[in-house]
Amino acid sequence: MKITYSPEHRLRSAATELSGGELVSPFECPERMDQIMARLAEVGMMGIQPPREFGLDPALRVHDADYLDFLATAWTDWQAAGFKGEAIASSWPARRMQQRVPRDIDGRMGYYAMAAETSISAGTWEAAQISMNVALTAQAHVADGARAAFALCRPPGHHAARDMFGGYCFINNAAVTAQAFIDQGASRVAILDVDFHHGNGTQDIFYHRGDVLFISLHGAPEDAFPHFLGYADETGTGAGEGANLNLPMPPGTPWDVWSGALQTALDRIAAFGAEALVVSFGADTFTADPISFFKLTSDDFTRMGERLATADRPTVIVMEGGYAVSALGLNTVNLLQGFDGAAR
Ligand code: OKP
Ligand code: ZN
Repeated sequence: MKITYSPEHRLRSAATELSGGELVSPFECPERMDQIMARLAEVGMMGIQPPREFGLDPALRVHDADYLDFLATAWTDWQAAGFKGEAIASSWPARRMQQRVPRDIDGRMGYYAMAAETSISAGTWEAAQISMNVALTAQAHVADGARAAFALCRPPGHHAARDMFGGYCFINNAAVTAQAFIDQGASRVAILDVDFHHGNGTQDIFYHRGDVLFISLHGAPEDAFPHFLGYADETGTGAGEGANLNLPMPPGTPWDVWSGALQTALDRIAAFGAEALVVSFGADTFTADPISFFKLTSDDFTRMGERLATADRPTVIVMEGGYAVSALGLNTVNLLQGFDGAAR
């Protein structure tokens, strides 16, 4: 398994997350990567590659230009407005309100945010671009013939929609990766999102398209963030009808139920005839995750990796969430070892 990573993820080092009415130290923190890197070293998975530079064109294939312009300038504009804290959205174009982009930075924060927990801080935009380059470098390895590659991305990406950030995400790394396969000539690509949370951003980007199959296993929206997307009856629209599959599950879901949904997903990927597979991997399905409610064990991640390999497609695994930090290295590397042990 090729692995790509940049220590420059540390440029994303927000001080605040809005959680339970308090500003807390963010769950999505740099120490997550330290745990994974330490475990990779411990098991001797070496030869980790730095990212290459791809510029902004790959991001523009799945995000709107005005959204990326906003991300590039938001922190500067927030500071220029004289605000003391990190940039946090606090008002939205909600029901029966105008969907127009305001001039004021406070207004633009609300326009482009899908949730308020995620602050924009110094270095966030730079880290988001590097995270995308990590994913695209992994994609290039697989495009060049590698069986699989792991993109150790931070910040994550799957909540980032065509024109929205939030849920700790800014650029949708998995969507950019899938689009890169398409732009290099693939006619069908599958994205399988096994992070605990619904990949609303990825679904949004490909909902109207038939060339990218999106499947997500996640905590049911009635009970879990992002709350407003991820229901089973969201099946795609237009040319994308039938190319979106949501498999929501309730609190307490263990491996024997979760793995049944995984098999449903793998069967659909095979029937779709995907030429490449992008996995949005979050380890927040772990039983001890502080913000999630599934019951997977550390050994289950090994089984998950084995099962993902049975899809038997060129595969890019993109890191998303996972907030039980002390177990994150074990769980993530278990997944990679499971995959490597079963891959042909
Ligand atoms: C990102 B990824 C907190 C509610 C907001 C945001 C979770 C973002 C998860 N009380 N939670 O999918 O792991
Ligand atoms: Zn998640």
